[in-house]
Order: sequence, then C-alpha cells, then structure tokens
Amino acid sequence: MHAWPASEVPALPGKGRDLRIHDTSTDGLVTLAPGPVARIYVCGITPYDATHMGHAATYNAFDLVQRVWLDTKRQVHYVQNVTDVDDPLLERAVRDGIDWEGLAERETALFREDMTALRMLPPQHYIGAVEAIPGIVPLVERLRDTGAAYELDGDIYFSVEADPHFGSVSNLDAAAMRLLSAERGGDPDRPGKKNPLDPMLWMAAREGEPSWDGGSLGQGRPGWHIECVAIALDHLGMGFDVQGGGSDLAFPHHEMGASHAQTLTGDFPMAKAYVHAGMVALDGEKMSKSKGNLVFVSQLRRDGVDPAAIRLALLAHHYRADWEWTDQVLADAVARLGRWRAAVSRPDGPSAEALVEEIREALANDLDAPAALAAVDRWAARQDTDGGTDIGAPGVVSRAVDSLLGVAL
Ligand code: 5CA
Ligand code: ZN
Repeated sequence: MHAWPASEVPALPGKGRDLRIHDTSTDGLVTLAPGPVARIYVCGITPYDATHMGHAATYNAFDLVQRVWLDTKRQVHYVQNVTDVDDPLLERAVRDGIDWEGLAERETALFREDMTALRMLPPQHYIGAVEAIPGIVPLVERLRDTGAAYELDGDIYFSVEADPHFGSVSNLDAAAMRLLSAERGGDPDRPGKKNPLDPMLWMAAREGEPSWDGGSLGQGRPGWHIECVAIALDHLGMGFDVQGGGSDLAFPHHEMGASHAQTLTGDFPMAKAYVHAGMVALDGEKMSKSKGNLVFVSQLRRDGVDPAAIRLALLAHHYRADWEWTDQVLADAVARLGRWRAAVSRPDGPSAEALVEEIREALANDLDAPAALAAVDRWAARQDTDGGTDIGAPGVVSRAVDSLLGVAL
C-alpha cells in the first residue's frame, strides 16, 4: 500500500538527546540507543470508521519518538500495518450493506488524509493484512510443523506454552489475561483449545466471508497477531527498537505477537521497548468505534479547525495519560496556537537557544510534550513582557516547534 506524503522536518542546530521511554515489559524507563537507523513498528488502524482523537493521540506519540530520533541525526525505519481484513471490519460492512474492500479502502484513504493534515511522519512501509498473506502462510506452517501450533476444526491456534517468555510484555496473571482475551478479539471459552488464551493464527474459510489460499493450511484468513508479526519481521527483523500502540494493545495483541516472533526465531526479545499510549475518552468512556462515542479528526477539519490546533490539543496531554476529549481542550489549543503564531510573527524576541534545549530535554524524558509546550508558552510570554532583541529567535522557535512537535506555525 502507499502511505502518505511526508512533511519536511527542519534540521536544528546542535543535536538532540537519546530517548528515555517507558517500556511496558519492565514497567520502567529505558534509554534507547539505536544504531544509525532506528527501527519502529506501530500498529495501524482497522479501517472500518474514520480516525478519531484516540487514534490521533496514539499516532502522535509515535510521531514524537521519530522526531526525537531524527533530531539525534539518526534515520528512522518506520513500519505500520492496516488491518484490512478482520471481524469488526466484516461485521460493519454487513451491517451497512456495503462491500468490505470498499469500506477498508475508503477509511484508509481518509486516515492518510488525516495523518497528512496532522503532519504525522509516514511509515516507509505501509502494509495491509491482505497483501501480507503470502508472507503469513509460511510462518503459520512453520509454527504448526514445529509443534508450536495446532489445529482445531480446521482453524490453527498458537500454543502460548511454546514460548517460555509468554507473559513478559504485559506481566498480567492468567485471570486478567483471560478477561482481556475475551474482551479483545480472543475466544477463551471455545472448547477444545489447549490453553484458553491460545490465539488463532489461521481461520478456516467461513461461509460468506472472504478467504485466501493458505497452501497446506487450506483456504482461510490470518489471525490478528500473526499479521503484525509477519510484517514486522519481514521489514524490521527481531530486536527492533520500539513496538508501539495504544495501551489496549499490550494484551493480548503485543503479548501474543512477541510470543509468535520469539517462537519463530528463537530470539528474545522481539522489541527493545513496548511503548503504549493512554486511552482518550469522551463522556467518561474510552473513545471506540464499537461504542460510537467518537470525535473524528476529519469532522473537526470539515468544521474549519486548524489541524495544528488539533495537534496542539493532543500534545497538551502526556502520551501515557488517559484523558478526556472536551470542547475546552480544543479551545485551549486554539488559543495557544494563536499566541504562538503571534509570537513567531514578530521580527525579534528573547534568545531561543535555551528553549530549543528545553524542548529537547522534555521530549527525551519519556516524551513529556506538556513540558515542551510549557517551555514555548514561557518564551512567548517573555516576549510579551520583556521584549527581546534577538533577530533570529522567532525563526528558531518556529523551526523547533515544527521539527520536534510537528506543529507548523
Ligand atoms: N488494527 C489494530 C492494530 S494491529 C487496531 O488496534 N486498530 S484500531 O483502529 O482499533 O486502533 C488503532 C490504534 O489506535 C491502536 O494503537 C489503538 O490502541 C489506538 N486507539 C484506539 N482507540 C483509542 C483511544 N480511545 N485512545 C487512544 N488510542 C486508541
Ligand atoms: Zn498490530
């Protein structure tokens, strides 16, 4: 699949700091020191509805990761998937009486437009589940042939017991895992499974549903976790720097994915850090397509909201926090954007050298975007009160805010 156009990332004077970020698997901060090319996999959308503020907040977090790396003069190798065939997508297509492929194409196109408007850096490889099937089949065959997977009425399940490290991403106990598995796409109550948590790798063709040739697996379609693993291993290999997504993906998705990859390769760990963004809520409940309590990026854009203000609204919350979208959040962001634009449109201001370092420091410290915004606020306020005569300063601030925060002033 094609991704979306990249906005330019201006180079800044000096060099950024190495990123210290929270890793779910150790529940602590790790300092990542990638090689010249940092490797990141971020789980993409299931395209059955438009991009909402929760998605945007999660992609914003991983956009910041890349901006910090680019500022350390590294290249970034970024891979993202599109879950363009899965139960929720097929169910929505049936509900609305439309073709599932058309639905996926339409919503993926809208996602690209939203990401472009928000100046999110595009992945170098943007891969759909359907186009990944030829790579998925041999992996499932290998798991089955080595005894790490088994068949149940034509479906193939992964045996979580095959991975000695199973549980090391989320560190949950079996009861919590079972609950989350039932909530998030698993089938712990299906009779005949070796372990209730075992996830499906290949689903045999169902009446009225799309299916593909799976070689010795038979006609069917891939499970969710193996989709991301096949794409990540193909384009990044093992031991990549960051596996990213919202906190609802820690279990089962990232736990199972890591187990698939570790069992396939005999290598551990799949990723150096498992990074999870908090959940954005609306009216007291997690924003989700299944509940329908949504604020869409595209709707705000249609209403004339500047995408830079949307981005500032996201940045005003720490990526790990759970937070609530309200009209006030947006109004505050619009006001801040106005103050910043007025400040950088003046010919001079207080020196910006210290400010650039403050933004760098804040982001390197577990992506503390709110602290970075506060530093820019202080610079703008100082320009109001004390003036300042540094001719280049507004330009430096504008470039730093663009480069490190993805906000075009
Ligand atoms: N296609 C899979 C990943 S392989 C999937 O989870 N798709 S999704 O469309 O449901 O979500 C896309 C990303 O947005 C995931 O990282 C998910 O954790 C995140 N996300 C979904 N809802 C929210 C929310 N309310 N707040 C923050 N992030 C969210
Ligand atoms: Zn995924």
